[in-house]
Amino acid sequence: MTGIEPPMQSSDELRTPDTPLLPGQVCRIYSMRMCPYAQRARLIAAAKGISHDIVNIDLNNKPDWFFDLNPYGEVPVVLHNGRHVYESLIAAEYLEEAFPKPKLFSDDPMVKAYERIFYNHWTKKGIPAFYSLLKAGYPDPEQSKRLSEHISTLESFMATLDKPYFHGESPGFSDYMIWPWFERMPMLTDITEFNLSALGCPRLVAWVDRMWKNPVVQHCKVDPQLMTQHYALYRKGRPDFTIGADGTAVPSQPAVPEALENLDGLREAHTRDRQK
Ligand SMILES: N[C@@H](CCC(=O)N[C@@H](CS)C(=O)NCC(=O)O)C(=O)O
Repeated sequence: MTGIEPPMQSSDELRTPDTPLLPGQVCRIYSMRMCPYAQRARLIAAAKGISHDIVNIDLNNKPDWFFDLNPYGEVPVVLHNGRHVYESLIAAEYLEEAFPKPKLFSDDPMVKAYERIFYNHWTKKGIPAFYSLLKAGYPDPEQSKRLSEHISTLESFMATLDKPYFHGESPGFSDYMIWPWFERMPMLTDITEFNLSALGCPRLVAWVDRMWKNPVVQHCKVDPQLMTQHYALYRKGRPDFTIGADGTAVPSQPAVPEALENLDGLREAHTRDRQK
Protein backbone atom coordinates (compact mmCIF):
# COMPACT_ATOMS: atom_id res chain seq x y z
CA MET A 1 0.00 0.00 0.00
CA THR A 2 1.38 3.40 -0.92
CA GLY A 3 -0.41 5.31 1.85
CA ILE A 4 -4.03 6.22 2.35
CA GLU A 5 -4.84 9.69 1.12
CA PRO A 6 -7.65 11.63 2.75
CA PRO A 7 -9.82 13.56 0.28
CA MET A 8 -8.33 17.06 -0.14
CA GLN A 9 -11.53 19.03 -0.74
CA SER A 10 -14.85 19.26 1.02
CA SER A 11 -16.76 16.16 -0.01
CA ASP A 12 -20.07 18.02 -0.02
CA GLU A 13 -19.22 20.80 -2.43
CA LEU A 14 -21.09 19.84 -5.61
CA ARG A 15 -18.15 19.70 -7.99
CA THR A 16 -19.22 18.96 -11.55
CA PRO A 17 -17.21 16.67 -13.82
CA ASP A 18 -15.73 19.83 -15.37
CA THR A 19 -14.38 21.10 -12.05
CA PRO A 20 -10.67 20.30 -12.23
CA LEU A 21 -9.06 18.03 -9.69
CA LEU A 22 -6.60 19.71 -7.35
CA PRO A 23 -2.92 19.21 -8.21
CA GLY A 24 -1.81 15.77 -7.15
CA GLN A 25 -5.25 14.25 -7.26
CA VAL A 26 -5.82 11.66 -9.91
CA CYS A 27 -9.47 10.75 -9.72
CA ARG A 28 -12.80 11.65 -8.19
CA ILE A 29 -15.44 9.42 -6.67
CA TYR A 30 -19.05 10.56 -6.74
CA SER A 31 -20.39 8.97 -3.62
CA MET A 32 -22.95 9.15 -0.83
CA ARG A 33 -21.67 8.82 2.72
CA MET A 34 -23.80 5.84 3.72
CA CYS A 35 -23.70 3.97 0.41
CA PRO A 36 -22.13 0.50 0.57
CA TYR A 37 -21.74 0.37 -3.21
CA ALA A 38 -19.78 3.62 -3.24
CA GLN A 39 -17.77 2.25 -0.33
CA ARG A 40 -16.55 -0.52 -2.64
CA ALA A 41 -14.87 2.08 -4.87
CA ARG A 42 -13.59 4.04 -1.87
CA LEU A 43 -12.04 0.88 -0.41
CA ILE A 44 -10.19 0.04 -3.62
CA ALA A 45 -8.96 3.64 -3.99
CA ALA A 46 -7.76 3.64 -0.38
CA ALA A 47 -6.10 0.23 -0.67
CA LYS A 48 -4.14 1.47 -3.67
CA GLY A 49 -3.30 4.84 -2.15
CA ILE A 50 -4.98 6.62 -5.06
CA SER A 51 -5.20 10.31 -4.26
CA HIS A 52 -8.80 11.19 -4.92
CA ASP A 53 -11.51 13.62 -4.04
CA ILE A 54 -14.95 12.56 -2.95
CA VAL A 55 -18.09 14.39 -3.98
CA ASN A 56 -21.16 13.33 -2.05
CA ILE A 57 -24.35 13.52 -4.06
CA ASP A 58 -27.62 14.36 -2.33
CA LEU A 59 -29.71 11.62 -3.93
CA ASN A 60 -32.88 13.57 -3.11
CA ASN A 61 -31.62 16.46 -5.25
CA LYS A 62 -29.54 15.05 -8.06
CA PRO A 63 -28.18 17.65 -10.40
CA ASP A 64 -29.19 17.07 -14.01
CA TRP A 65 -25.57 16.57 -15.06
CA PHE A 66 -25.34 13.56 -12.74
CA PHE A 67 -27.50 11.59 -15.18
CA ASP A 68 -24.94 12.32 -17.90
CA LEU A 69 -22.43 10.48 -15.71
CA ASN A 70 -24.73 7.60 -14.87
CA PRO A 71 -28.08 7.16 -16.62
CA TYR A 72 -29.30 5.19 -13.57
CA GLY A 73 -28.64 8.21 -11.35
CA GLU A 74 -26.73 6.06 -8.86
CA VAL A 75 -23.47 6.35 -6.98
CA PRO A 76 -20.69 5.43 -7.26
CA VAL A 77 -19.29 7.09 -10.35
CA VAL A 78 -15.52 7.23 -10.77
CA LEU A 79 -14.03 10.05 -12.81
CA HIS A 80 -10.52 9.58 -14.17
CA ASN A 81 -8.63 11.29 -16.99
CA GLY A 82 -11.77 13.18 -18.01
CA ARG A 83 -13.81 10.02 -18.45
CA HIS A 84 -16.07 8.18 -16.05
CA VAL A 85 -17.29 4.73 -15.12
CA TYR A 86 -20.25 3.63 -13.01
CA GLU A 87 -21.66 0.48 -11.36
CA SER A 88 -19.65 -0.37 -8.27
CA LEU A 89 -18.11 -3.63 -9.51
CA ILE A 90 -17.17 -2.16 -12.86
CA ALA A 91 -15.77 0.99 -11.24
CA ALA A 92 -13.76 -1.05 -8.73
CA GLU A 93 -12.43 -3.34 -11.47
CA TYR A 94 -11.49 -0.28 -13.47
CA LEU A 95 -9.47 1.11 -10.54
CA GLU A 96 -7.79 -2.27 -10.10
CA GLU A 97 -6.64 -2.25 -13.72
CA ALA A 98 -5.86 1.45 -14.10
CA PHE A 99 -3.82 1.53 -10.89
CA PRO A 100 -2.04 -1.83 -10.91
CA LYS A 101 -0.18 -1.45 -7.60
CA PRO A 102 -0.70 -3.01 -5.19
CA LYS A 103 -2.45 -5.72 -7.15
CA LEU A 104 -5.63 -6.77 -5.37
CA PHE A 105 -6.49 -9.65 -7.66
CA SER A 106 -4.35 -12.78 -7.90
CA ASP A 107 -2.16 -13.37 -10.96
CA ASP A 108 -3.50 -16.91 -11.05
CA PRO A 109 -6.59 -16.83 -13.32
CA MET A 110 -8.28 -19.63 -11.40
CA VAL A 111 -7.82 -17.88 -8.04
CA LYS A 112 -9.14 -14.68 -9.63
CA ALA A 113 -12.14 -16.55 -11.04
CA TYR A 114 -12.92 -17.92 -7.58
CA GLU A 115 -12.71 -14.46 -6.05
CA ARG A 116 -15.22 -13.30 -8.63
CA ILE A 117 -17.48 -16.24 -7.79
CA PHE A 118 -17.36 -15.20 -4.10
CA TYR A 119 -18.34 -11.59 -4.56
CA ASN A 120 -20.82 -12.37 -7.31
CA HIS A 121 -22.55 -14.74 -4.92
CA TRP A 122 -22.74 -12.00 -2.34
CA THR A 123 -23.93 -9.42 -4.89
CA LYS A 124 -26.59 -11.66 -6.46
CA LYS A 125 -27.84 -13.48 -3.39
CA GLY A 126 -26.53 -11.99 -0.18
CA ILE A 127 -27.22 -8.30 -0.79
CA PRO A 128 -30.88 -8.76 -1.86
CA ALA A 129 -31.43 -11.00 1.19
CA PHE A 130 -29.76 -8.42 3.43
CA TYR A 131 -32.12 -5.69 2.21
CA SER A 132 -35.20 -7.93 2.32
CA LEU A 133 -34.58 -8.51 5.99
CA LEU A 134 -33.84 -4.85 6.61
CA LYS A 135 -37.03 -3.89 4.80
CA ALA A 136 -39.03 -6.24 7.01
CA GLY A 137 -37.77 -4.12 9.90
CA TYR A 138 -38.29 -6.85 12.51
CA PRO A 139 -36.90 -10.37 13.23
CA ASP A 140 -38.59 -11.96 10.21
CA PRO A 141 -37.76 -15.72 10.39
CA GLU A 142 -38.11 -16.36 6.67
CA GLN A 143 -35.90 -13.47 5.60
CA SER A 144 -33.39 -14.24 8.37
CA LYS A 145 -33.17 -17.82 7.15
CA ARG A 146 -32.63 -16.68 3.58
CA LEU A 147 -29.79 -14.36 4.59
CA SER A 148 -28.29 -17.04 6.87
CA GLU A 149 -28.17 -19.48 3.96
CA HIS A 150 -26.28 -17.06 1.74
CA ILE A 151 -23.88 -16.20 4.55
CA SER A 152 -23.34 -19.92 5.15
CA THR A 153 -22.34 -20.23 1.50
CA LEU A 154 -19.63 -17.62 2.15
CA GLU A 155 -18.54 -19.68 5.17
CA SER A 156 -18.27 -22.79 2.99
CA PHE A 157 -16.18 -20.84 0.46
CA MET A 158 -13.85 -19.89 3.30
CA ALA A 159 -13.69 -23.46 4.56
CA THR A 160 -12.69 -24.70 1.11
CA LEU A 161 -10.10 -21.94 0.75
CA ASP A 162 -8.74 -22.39 4.27
CA LYS A 163 -7.20 -18.90 4.16
CA PRO A 164 -7.79 -15.89 6.40
CA TYR A 165 -9.28 -13.80 3.56
CA PHE A 166 -11.35 -14.47 0.44
CA HIS A 167 -8.34 -13.22 -1.51
CA GLY A 168 -5.94 -15.51 0.35
CA GLU A 169 -3.31 -14.53 2.89
CA SER A 170 -4.12 -10.81 2.72
CA PRO A 171 -7.25 -8.79 2.00
CA GLY A 172 -7.86 -8.31 -1.70
CA PHE A 173 -10.46 -7.40 -4.25
CA SER A 174 -13.15 -9.86 -3.18
CA ASP A 175 -12.81 -8.94 0.49
CA TYR A 176 -13.40 -5.27 -0.30
CA MET A 177 -16.40 -6.06 -2.54
CA ILE A 178 -18.12 -8.05 0.21
CA TRP A 179 -17.10 -6.04 3.26
CA PRO A 180 -19.47 -2.99 3.23
CA TRP A 181 -22.52 -5.08 4.14
CA PHE A 182 -20.66 -6.80 6.96
CA GLU A 183 -19.76 -3.39 8.33
CA ARG A 184 -23.53 -2.79 8.40
CA MET A 185 -24.36 -6.05 10.26
CA PRO A 186 -24.47 -4.37 13.71
CA MET A 187 -27.08 -1.97 12.33
CA LEU A 188 -29.03 -4.94 10.92
CA THR A 189 -28.79 -6.62 14.33
CA ASP A 190 -30.17 -3.49 16.03
CA ILE A 191 -33.20 -3.47 13.76
CA THR A 192 -33.89 -7.17 13.16
CA GLU A 193 -31.92 -9.03 15.86
CA PHE A 194 -30.09 -10.88 13.10
CA ASN A 195 -26.96 -12.24 14.76
CA LEU A 196 -24.00 -13.19 12.64
CA SER A 197 -22.19 -14.75 15.61
CA ALA A 198 -25.06 -17.18 16.19
CA LEU A 199 -24.98 -18.68 12.66
CA GLY A 200 -22.19 -21.15 13.21
CA CYS A 201 -19.86 -19.41 10.76
CA PRO A 202 -16.61 -19.14 12.74
CA ARG A 203 -14.40 -18.46 9.74
CA LEU A 204 -16.54 -15.58 8.62
CA VAL A 205 -16.74 -14.14 12.13
CA ALA A 206 -12.94 -14.31 12.32
CA TRP A 207 -12.75 -12.64 8.90
CA VAL A 208 -14.96 -9.80 10.14
CA ASP A 209 -12.65 -9.33 13.13
CA ARG A 210 -9.59 -9.26 10.86
CA MET A 211 -11.22 -6.85 8.44
CA TRP A 212 -12.05 -4.42 11.24
CA LYS A 213 -8.34 -4.23 12.05
CA ASN A 214 -7.44 -3.42 8.45
CA PRO A 215 -6.33 0.24 8.06
CA VAL A 216 -8.10 0.53 4.70
CA VAL A 217 -11.38 -0.56 6.28
CA GLN A 218 -10.81 1.83 9.19
CA HIS A 219 -10.11 4.68 6.78
CA CYS A 220 -13.30 4.06 4.78
CA LYS A 221 -15.67 3.14 7.59
CA VAL A 222 -18.98 4.91 7.99
CA ASP A 223 -19.72 6.51 11.34
CA PRO A 224 -22.01 3.90 12.99
CA GLN A 225 -24.10 6.61 14.68
CA LEU A 226 -24.74 8.31 11.34
CA MET A 227 -25.55 4.96 9.82
CA THR A 228 -28.20 4.20 12.44
CA GLN A 229 -29.66 7.67 12.02
CA HIS A 230 -29.66 7.30 8.26
CA TYR A 231 -31.66 4.07 8.37
CA ALA A 232 -34.00 5.45 11.02
CA LEU A 233 -34.86 8.30 8.64
CA TYR A 234 -35.40 5.78 5.88
CA ARG A 235 -37.86 3.99 8.08
CA LYS A 236 -39.80 7.21 8.34
CA GLY A 237 -39.75 7.50 4.57
CA ARG A 238 -37.57 10.60 4.83
CA PRO A 239 -34.05 9.58 3.84
CA ASP A 240 -31.56 12.40 4.26
CA PHE A 241 -28.55 11.86 2.04
CA THR A 242 -26.80 14.95 3.38
CA ILE A 243 -26.62 13.43 6.85
CA GLY A 244 -23.21 14.08 8.37
CA ALA A 245 -22.38 16.75 5.78
CA ASP A 246 -21.66 19.39 8.40
CA GLY A 247 -19.56 16.98 10.42
CA THR A 248 -22.19 16.61 13.11
CA ALA A 249 -24.78 13.94 13.76
CA VAL A 250 -28.47 14.83 13.59
CA PRO A 251 -30.50 14.28 16.76
CA SER A 252 -31.29 10.61 17.13
CA GLN A 253 -34.56 9.45 15.61
CA PRO A 254 -37.03 7.38 17.60
CA ALA A 255 -37.49 3.87 16.20
CA VAL A 256 -40.69 3.35 14.25
CA PRO A 257 -42.37 -0.01 14.01
CA GLU A 258 -43.59 0.10 10.39
CA ALA A 259 -42.00 -2.07 7.73
CA LEU A 260 -39.20 -0.36 5.90
CA GLU A 261 -39.65 0.96 2.41
CA ASN A 262 -37.13 1.66 -0.33
CA LEU A 263 -34.27 0.34 1.67
CA ASP A 264 -32.34 -1.46 -1.00
CA GLY A 265 -30.19 1.55 -1.74
CA LEU A 266 -32.65 2.65 -4.36
CA ARG A 267 -35.36 5.23 -4.10
CA GLU A 268 -38.60 5.16 -6.02
CA ALA A 269 -37.89 4.41 -9.66
CA HIS A 270 -39.08 7.84 -10.77
CA THR A 271 -36.47 9.60 -8.63
CA ARG A 272 -33.82 7.82 -10.63
CA ASP A 273 -35.06 9.15 -13.93
CA ARG A 274 -33.82 12.41 -15.29
CA GLN A 275 -36.11 15.18 -14.10
CA LYS A 276 -36.96 17.38 -17.06
N1 LIG B 1 -25.88 -1.61 -8.93
C1 LIG B 1 -25.40 -0.34 -8.44
C2 LIG B 1 -26.19 0.03 -7.20
C3 LIG B 1 -25.75 1.39 -6.63
C4 LIG B 1 -26.84 1.98 -5.71
O1 LIG B 1 -27.93 1.42 -5.51
N2 LIG B 1 -26.54 3.15 -5.15
C5 LIG B 1 -27.55 3.86 -4.42
C6 LIG B 1 -27.04 4.49 -3.14
S1 LIG B 1 -26.50 3.27 -1.97
C7 LIG B 1 -28.06 5.00 -5.29
O2 LIG B 1 -27.28 5.74 -5.85
N3 LIG B 1 -29.38 5.14 -5.40
C8 LIG B 1 -29.96 6.15 -6.21
C9 LIG B 1 -31.20 6.75 -5.60
O3 LIG B 1 -31.48 6.47 -4.42
O4 LIG B 1 -31.87 7.53 -6.27
C10 LIG B 1 -23.90 -0.43 -8.17
O5 LIG B 1 -23.41 -1.54 -7.92
O6 LIG B 1 -23.21 0.60 -8.26
